[in-house]
Amino acid sequence: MVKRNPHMSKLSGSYLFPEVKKRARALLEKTPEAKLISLSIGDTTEQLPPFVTQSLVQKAIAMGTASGYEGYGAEQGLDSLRKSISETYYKGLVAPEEVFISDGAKCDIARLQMLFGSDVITAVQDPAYPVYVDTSVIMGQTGSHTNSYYDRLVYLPCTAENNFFPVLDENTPPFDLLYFCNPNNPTGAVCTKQQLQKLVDFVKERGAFLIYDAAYSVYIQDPALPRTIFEIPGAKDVAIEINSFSKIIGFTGIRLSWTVIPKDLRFEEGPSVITDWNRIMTTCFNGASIIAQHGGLGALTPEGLKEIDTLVQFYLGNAKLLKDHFTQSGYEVFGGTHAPYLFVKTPHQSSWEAFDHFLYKYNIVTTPGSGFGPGGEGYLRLSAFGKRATIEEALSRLN
Ligand code: PL4
Repeated sequence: MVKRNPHMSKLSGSYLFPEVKKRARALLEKTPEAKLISLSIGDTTEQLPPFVTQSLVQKAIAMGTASGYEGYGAEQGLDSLRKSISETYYKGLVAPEEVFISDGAKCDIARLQMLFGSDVITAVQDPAYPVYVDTSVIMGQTGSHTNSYYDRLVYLPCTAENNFFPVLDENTPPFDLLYFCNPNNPTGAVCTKQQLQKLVDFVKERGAFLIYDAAYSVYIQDPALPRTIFEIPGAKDVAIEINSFSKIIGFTGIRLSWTVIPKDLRFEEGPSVITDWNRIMTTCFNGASIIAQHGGLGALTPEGLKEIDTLVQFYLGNAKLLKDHFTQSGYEVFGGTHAPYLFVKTPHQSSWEAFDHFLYKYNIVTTPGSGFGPGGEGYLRLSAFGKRATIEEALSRLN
């Protein structure tokens, strides 16, 4: 008989989002006529804009011609897209060779586990996007939230009291890798330049690496707030940045993302991280869809950038409607200004109680904050991705 990976049994019963769906389905079984509204999973709802659609279509049509057909592409992605990301998104802060194109930020988070193996100690913000924790647990890292000496998974509380930015000082437990999401999922918090400088300096001081998830960076509206960790001096010595076209241009179904590995990032023994990442990508990945990559190229042209901004403003408009409503109704609400998520305090209920309240009373599906870690207990996460009419319908039910 084949033995199960022993770490699988340490995962919580089911991944957060399928659990949310299961509970929503349970309501529908009881009351099939209920018209559920989802403010839960962060999935884009607006159609692809015309210029980007055209970029996808043109390549799809070309693939049906003798001259335009292409088979496997480079595992690292099209040179043209790597260059475009380097120039358009990073304004030259990173070189094209440091950009690795991929099929999703989530997939790269999992591949990073392969890169670092199971001997590292991992730190996460609490609360955090569950993929950082669950992939670490699958690798064998576990922790107790109380951060005991033996833990290999440590939780850095990010609460309203510390503005959702962890306290980084001599009492912070040891770690090798720190996963950090900015703008943050689930809290919607966004970091200042000073906070990010503190983060980079602290990780450097600890001889650790920062895995910086910037999947929502285009939602940052204030030019004084950094959109990439590489705006921070010293970041190239410690940081890996993950980003994705999913929330930039509605590619959640198309699948396209990238990860930046600075050339100078080195392991303790000396070898460069980029060499190992290249080995992992060439071994475990066969390149992102050529058609999707052409869509990405279109998104980074001046026309595409305008389309990105229109989409971002639309979802931020939803966020504002939600934020205004909940604030006026007396809730304490965080996020929703530079991020497509709102973190709503549910003072007299646990997260799951509040989830049930919104589900059964208003037929609105939310995400319980506690699903992102104990630090999220007592909150609900609301996603601002949705059709405007859906958001308005949700608000009218709540009135
Ligand atoms: C539902 C911080 C959403 N089944 O689309 P990707 O793979 O390029 O990006 C995934 C991703 C990466 N990093 C962060 C994210 O928040 C997400 C997407 N998160 C959410 O509601 O929290 C979608 C979740 C999906 C999942 O589990 O990722």
